[in-house]
Amino acid sequence: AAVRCSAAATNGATANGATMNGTPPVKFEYVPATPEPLSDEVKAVMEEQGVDFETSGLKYLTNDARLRALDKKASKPEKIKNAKGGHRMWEDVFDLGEKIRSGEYKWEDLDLDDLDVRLKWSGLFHRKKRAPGTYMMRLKVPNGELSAKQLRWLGDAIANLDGGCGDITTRANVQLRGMTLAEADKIFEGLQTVGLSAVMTGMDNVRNMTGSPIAGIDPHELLDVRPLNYAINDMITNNGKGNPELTNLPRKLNIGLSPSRDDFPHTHINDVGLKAVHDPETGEVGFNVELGGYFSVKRNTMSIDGNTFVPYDQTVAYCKALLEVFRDYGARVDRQKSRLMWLVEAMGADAFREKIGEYMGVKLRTKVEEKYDTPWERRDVLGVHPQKQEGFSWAGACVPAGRLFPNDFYDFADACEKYGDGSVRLTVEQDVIFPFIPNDKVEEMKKEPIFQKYQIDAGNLTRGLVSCTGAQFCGLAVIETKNRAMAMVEKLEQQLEIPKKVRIHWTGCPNSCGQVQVADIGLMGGPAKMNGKATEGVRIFLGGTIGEDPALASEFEKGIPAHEDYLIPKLKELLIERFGAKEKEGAVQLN
Ligand code: SRM
Ligand code: SF4
Repeated sequence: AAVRCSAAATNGATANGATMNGTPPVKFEYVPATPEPLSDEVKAVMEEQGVDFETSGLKYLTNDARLRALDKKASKPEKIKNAKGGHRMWEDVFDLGEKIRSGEYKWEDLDLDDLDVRLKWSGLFHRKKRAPGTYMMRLKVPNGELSAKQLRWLGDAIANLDGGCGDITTRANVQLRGMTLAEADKIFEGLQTVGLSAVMTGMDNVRNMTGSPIAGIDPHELLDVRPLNYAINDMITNNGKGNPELTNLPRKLNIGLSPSRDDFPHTHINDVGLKAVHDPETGEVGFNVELGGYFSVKRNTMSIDGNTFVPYDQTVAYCKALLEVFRDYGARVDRQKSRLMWLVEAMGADAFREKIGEYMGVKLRTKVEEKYDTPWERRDVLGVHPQKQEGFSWAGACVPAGRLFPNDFYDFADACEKYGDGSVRLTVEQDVIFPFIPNDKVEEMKKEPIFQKYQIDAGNLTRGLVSCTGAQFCGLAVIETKNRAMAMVEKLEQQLEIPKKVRIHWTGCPNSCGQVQVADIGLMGGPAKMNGKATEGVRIFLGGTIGEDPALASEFEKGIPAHEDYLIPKLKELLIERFGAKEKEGAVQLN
């Protein structure tokens, strides 16, 4: 196996040595902040509302932010956080587990806000509508990197659960399914033993740090973003133990670091996008900042120019200060107007930069102009590609729609140990990259049974398939997505010759976790009629582009029944007319 001199694939344990391309390791030490003393005004409001400061989520907010959180018009989640901070569940999850195991309580008897909302601070999402009493656990896997040991541990964690499975998410992360509260605290605790964690993964917390699935092995990257992704994750979560200071943001927040022109993490749809740049004048390497990109039911927007340059060694401090500014100044009344974009728009990008600089105690520079002579097309990381380390390749295997079962975790672990360096990287397209495969082992590796299931040379639709969770587990879903998506892609590939990769994204509702707006063809759950009766349908989006100069897709048609008798012919038509597909000769026309 290859010598691996890059950041350890352990969450919480920041980069442990020099990286292949010399990116310095980054260390973050958590120094607890002193909360702002309570003002008389806040005290009076708290007394009036019966809020206990110590157990509430208000402690680390400024007095102004506390007043916004206590505003009578503040959103329901703010009220839930005031009554008891979500961070309390890092301890209480054990108590709940104990009570249920001992038979003292049934889950239905417990506090509903704890069960349905606050447990999300421990990564536990109640699947109340689809499977009452069971939970999905969302982890943090910075930069999508996992070791064989971690993969095996994850397989074990779900192996004995009823219907246990896992998903690779659109943030190159893992979600585990099928646990009840009788098992959840054990899994929550056990994650730490393999350097993983589930803290601060839902509600008003920062989501999984995304970067490049080929960081450290990519001949075209400006720097290896893994040490930073680990350090930022450590800063946010206090090394996976939970950080009460950053756990009462006004809303969720996404951060992505892009080290190459491919923009693998789609910085334009992250609240904070950091794009690596080299300043030709000073020789310095750092990041230009994009701000505010997000999707929601009410608004979908690409980020705007943050007009900021962040030097490499100030990146963790910058992210910390940005989160503090968002926490202290963000809106807390209307949840639909609480994402970072609203604050940046209200302040203006330049004032926002200056405010962050003030929190950091430095003057932040404006952006570095990027100049490239030639265009750049985002690379497909699936398939086999030469690494920057001579003699080695990475192999990208396609996991259609991201669904994994216990044996898949074990087989991936075995494969990356047998052929690679004992690690894998997940992608935001829900696929798996195996780094450091000696070139003369590639063909042998491809013959392994696991790669017949998750192919390294997958077809042009399969390799572009992304899907959110959908109605099988998600209570917000309007339609079933993953199983339907896989079945349709298979049928379309049987019937069509498709000359190049086409990225079809499915998302079960307008929250767009499956990011239809970045897709070539996006399918979003929506209402439709079939034979005069209401049925599961889709809205079709077209024209999303990714990489350099991205554009969001826009709605093309709506009200198409999601049933394959209607949708397959519609997709065939689009693939033939717009993506150069041709009917295969002699193919059985199923639809
Ligand atoms: Fe998401 C809520 C799943 C990526 C926008 N998302 C949910 C919930 C938690 C709703 C719920 O409680 O059931 C879904 C859990 C379903 C389940 O059982 O898995 C859910 N979101 C997902 C995942 C698993 C989709 C997937 O199959 O990969 C992704 C997990 C990422 C992760 O590892 O953390 C996921 N969600 C996204 C993305 C894509 C991204 O980050 O690039 C978006 C759009 C980008 C964004 O956030 O701006 C996204 N999810 C939402 C929203 C709308 C946010 C808003 O501002 O309104 C919600 C609803 C909410 O937060 O109120 C939501
Ligand atoms: Fe659930 Fe909707 Fe997100 Fe799909 S897009 S996972 S259906 S919230």
